[in-house]
Amino acid sequence: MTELHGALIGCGFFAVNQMHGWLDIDGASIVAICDRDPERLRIVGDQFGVAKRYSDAAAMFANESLDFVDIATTVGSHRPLVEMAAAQRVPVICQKPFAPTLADAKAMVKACADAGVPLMVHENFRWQSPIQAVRAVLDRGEIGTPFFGRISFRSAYDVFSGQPYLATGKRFIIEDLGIHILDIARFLLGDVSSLTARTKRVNPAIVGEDVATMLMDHEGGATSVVDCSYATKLATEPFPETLIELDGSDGTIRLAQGYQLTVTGKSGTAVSDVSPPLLSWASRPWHNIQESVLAIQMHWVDCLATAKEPATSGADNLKTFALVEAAYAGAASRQPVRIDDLL
Ligand code: NAD
Ligand code: 89Y
Repeated sequence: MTELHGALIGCGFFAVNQMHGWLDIDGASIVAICDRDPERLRIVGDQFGVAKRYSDAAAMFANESLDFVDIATTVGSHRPLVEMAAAQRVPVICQKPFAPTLADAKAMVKACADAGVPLMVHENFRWQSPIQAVRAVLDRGEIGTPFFGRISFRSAYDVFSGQPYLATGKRFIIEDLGIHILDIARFLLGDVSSLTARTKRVNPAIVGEDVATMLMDHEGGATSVVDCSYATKLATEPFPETLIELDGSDGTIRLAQGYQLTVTGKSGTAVSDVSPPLLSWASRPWHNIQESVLAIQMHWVDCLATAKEPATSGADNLKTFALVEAAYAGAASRQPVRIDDLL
């Protein structure tokens, strides 16, 4: 396979995982990096041996011939950078949250579609191997038709030390973390027709909400609860595990803390350990997320090679992003929100 030449924009906290992921993938490499912060540019450039370094994305697009660009900046810069990539006809990956608002997200999807440019949102949680293991059980038909789901992420892990900006935004847990858990709900139970939400801020030191509970009707008939908290102190800290309960017409699936999967279905009960592998560059407890970074980037390379639409394409991600918007609107109004009205 011809090697794809990519560039990374944004060399911050999370981008280091993406750079490790690219090193592990045959068929793609990062040939240039960009960051406004010279210190971050130096650290990541030196760590990963990338000589071509830019402080300005426009200059990088002008000077480099790129097969794709990987945007790992925070949300405020996503729209201009995605639109710049579209204008340059460069296929683009963009970190979550894709955009500040659904209107911005729609404009970004349109810009790429109009330019004929592939676009994938780096929505990686569904690529975690424990989540893929749950999806595989559903696909085998072991529990029949699911009618109920609870997808839960409750923790008191200090995410603010690595990502200080999370403490200062008006929106916090739904936009930052809930977006992943809502996407997992869609991945397992299908698209959503309506959502009801309640939020709270428990930690007085932050601006946004750190607790959110959402009740959803799925188009296929299932009901789910997605609950997220960064204010939940537990005996054993589960970060960053997503716990799952699914009830179906023929059985149940439970993904419990410690990556223990219990399936009761047509063939009886089976308990298995679905712990993610610890990649050579990964560290606990982040290894679950780090492994999914490699998986989604491999998927991107495969999609570019075979002209396939990525699972979390921009168009797909609008349906997850609409759930985020619905959750904030529904928490404010205390009314259910119809998702079709937003899309
Ligand atoms: P960060 O602030 O540590 O890094 C962002 C970097 O982008 C900074 O170095 C900044 O200087 C640079 N930057 C910003 N605007 C730029 C521009 N226009 N041109 C060039 N450089 C620019 O942020 P982070 O914690 O690494 O988060 C980055 C993104 O990754 C966020 O959207 C966050 O939500 C996401 N994230 C995703 C996951 C996941 O599992 N998918 C996990 C953590 C963070
Ligand atoms: O930014 C968040 C994400 O995407 O995964 C976990 C996180 O780093 C903190 O909530």
